[in-house]
Amino acid sequence: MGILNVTPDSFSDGGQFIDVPIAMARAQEMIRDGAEIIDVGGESTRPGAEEVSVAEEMRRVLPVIKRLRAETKAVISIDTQKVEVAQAALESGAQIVNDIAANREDDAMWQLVAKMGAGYVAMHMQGTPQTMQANPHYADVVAEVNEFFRERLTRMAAAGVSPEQIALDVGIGFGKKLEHNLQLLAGLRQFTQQGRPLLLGVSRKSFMKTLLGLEVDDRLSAALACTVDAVGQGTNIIRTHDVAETTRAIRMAEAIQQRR
Ligand code: YH5
Repeated sequence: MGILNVTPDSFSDGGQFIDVPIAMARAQEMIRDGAEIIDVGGESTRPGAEEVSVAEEMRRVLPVIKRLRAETKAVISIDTQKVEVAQAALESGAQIVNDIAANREDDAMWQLVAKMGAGYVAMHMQGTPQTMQANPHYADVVAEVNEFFRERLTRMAAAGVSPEQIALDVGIGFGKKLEHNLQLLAGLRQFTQQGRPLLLGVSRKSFMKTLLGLEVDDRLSAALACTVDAVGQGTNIIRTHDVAETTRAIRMAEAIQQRR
């Protein structure tokens, strides 16, 4: 899964211009490099990031989704927390909702996923993007995230979403300290017990700075180490900014794995 952030180009007039051709070129490059899914996001989910309106998020992502649908064979996922944006994206050609707010209380997003027959990534997060890193706490992070997955699969089934539509994601960095991230990475195999595909996002994340002192541009090798280990534990989808390198790492790890 290649990450396609669609946010205004700060070098153009007033910082409001969405450069669709540049986004398309980036997507095409990731597809050439081996991406099978393009994850289109118009909202920053980093801790403390400012909120984006429904209209603004749609203005950013919909033109790109429509062109991706028309011009490529890639599966398109929409990275959004907003039901209205997810609906418009699915109607414009996206097939998967990547929902970092799968810890939501209301079931409107799942009703939509059920109605549209879409895929859905259920990501674990403790708290909200604004508050999640204040003081994350778990007695047993692996057990608690696994319980969250069980509970969400049940609640989503009640909303009409079949398990076959759902992939699970432990949500590295979302309400987790370094130790929690490492325990989740060490315990990935346990989440495969749910019988659903596992997705992992470690690309460029700051736990690699906490552990190894790496600045954002120097984190690729550490992310690839996580990727190879995660694939060895049965992880199915890797969300990454660095598709070429990640594809090679996965293909090599799989070639070895197949001979065990
Ligand atoms: C994820 O894990 N993550 S957005 C801070 C960084 C670097 C990267 C420089 N959306 C996930 O990628 N969706 C995001 O520091 C996601 N799983 C799923 N399913 C955060 C991100 C990032 C944040």
